[in-house]
Amino acid sequence: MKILVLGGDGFCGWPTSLHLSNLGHEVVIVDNLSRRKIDIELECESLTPIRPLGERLEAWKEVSGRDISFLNFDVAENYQKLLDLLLSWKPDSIVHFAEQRAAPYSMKSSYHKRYTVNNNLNATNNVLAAIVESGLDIHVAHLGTMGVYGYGTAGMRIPEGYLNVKVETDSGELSDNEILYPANPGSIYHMTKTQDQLLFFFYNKNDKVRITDLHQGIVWGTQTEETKKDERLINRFDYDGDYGTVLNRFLMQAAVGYPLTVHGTGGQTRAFIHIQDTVRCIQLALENPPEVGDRVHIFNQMTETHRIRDLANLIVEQLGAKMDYVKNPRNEADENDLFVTNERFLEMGLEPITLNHGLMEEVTEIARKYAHHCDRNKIPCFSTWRQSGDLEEKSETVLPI
Ligand code: NAD
Ligand code: USQ
Repeated sequence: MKILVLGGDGFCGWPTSLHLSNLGHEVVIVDNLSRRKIDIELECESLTPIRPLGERLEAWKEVSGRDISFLNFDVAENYQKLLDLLLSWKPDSIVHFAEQRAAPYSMKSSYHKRYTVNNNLNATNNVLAAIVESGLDIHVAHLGTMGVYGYGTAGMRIPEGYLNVKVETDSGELSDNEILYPANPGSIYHMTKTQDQLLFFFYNKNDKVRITDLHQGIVWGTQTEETKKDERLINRFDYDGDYGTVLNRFLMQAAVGYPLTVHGTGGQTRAFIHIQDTVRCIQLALENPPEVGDRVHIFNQMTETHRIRDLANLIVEQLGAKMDYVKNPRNEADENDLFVTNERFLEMGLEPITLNHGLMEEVTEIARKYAHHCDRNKIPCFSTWRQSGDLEEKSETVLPI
């Protein structure tokens, strides 16, 4: 398959590009390196020493004998370059990672809100419009988020994208309908992913574009089979208060002896997936595309759920860390439950990697090895959800249905 990976220099995109290349697919990466520029803005770098993309690609060639090409442009701004690339290279599939993905970063200021909305929505719309204009039948696999559903439960498992509802007709009868699960975003970033869903719905309905939207949980871990092959291939490891995600942050905090930063009561429950399963799920999604005329395929890309304070307690027990309950910078219910269906990937053959001591130890080892790169001042989360920072009135995370 010819696969275009948009955002292929990032945390999920880099190991996915290597995994797909290793399977023998032809891979081209497009990335505007905006994530590396944001490192400069935030004055904080990946804990692991990620190499410039050119060096990464040379190392991959040396290790595997395979070529991956790279084009540096902005998918949200350079529509013509994207269209020309589709017309000249004619990919079979596009994997779309090219969005600003941190909720705290998206809430830092009006600049960050506007940047996140402009970047994410224009990138997605450009990809879809270019596919239609090219006239090519290209399958798009997009990385969405579990956060489009909100983090509550209406007493049932969250389905994979679509919800069966009964609607009372004017004559008083109940008619069965299927709708997109009601969107309930918790940040500007998550809001862009709910809007991506509507773009997919429209282009699929109007132009029959074949789309798979992967509603992914929090990715943890750092290395995959391919990135382990050479230190120059190492994946990024975000630990700072804006980009670091909770489980990797806790493991890294345990490694450097920083008390685990549990927000609020730690009663928030989230879905998780290991980075090795992320790359495997994307492979499965590309190998099982929708047929022309199918509606958007939506898969929940997660393997387990955990309450934040349970994760923290586990790390305290197993790795001997200390724990601190800090003021919650976010506007999120103190306690929530989360029950999620992930049947579709299991049916396709995913054998989930779940949280275990060995893998947690592996991440902690990496964090220990590169602990000298850690700037402890960058660990706390400074981005607050409301300008005043006063989050006494919490919004509910129960479903708006
Ligand atoms: P990342 O920031 O590490 O990678 C995104 C990459 O896209 C970066 O290399 C960046 O430079 C590039 N990019 C951004 N905007 C671009 C543009 N306009 N043009 C070209 N390149 C652009 O993020 P990630 O963690 O790899 O996440 C990838 C995708 O997966 C995101 O869409 C995110 O929403 C989704 N996702 C991530 C997680 C997670 O825990 N990391 C969980 C669920 C979903
Ligand atoms: N949290 C802590 N302590 C910390 C960091 C986070 O208690 O030090 C809490 C947060 O308050 C939140 C939860 O842990 O309640 C998760 O936070 P996170 O930063 O790990 O994850 P989130 O902001 O939800 O975003 C991440 C990715 C995003 C992806 C999303 C999937 O950055 O790209 O879409 O996970 S999901 O969470 O399922 O929506």
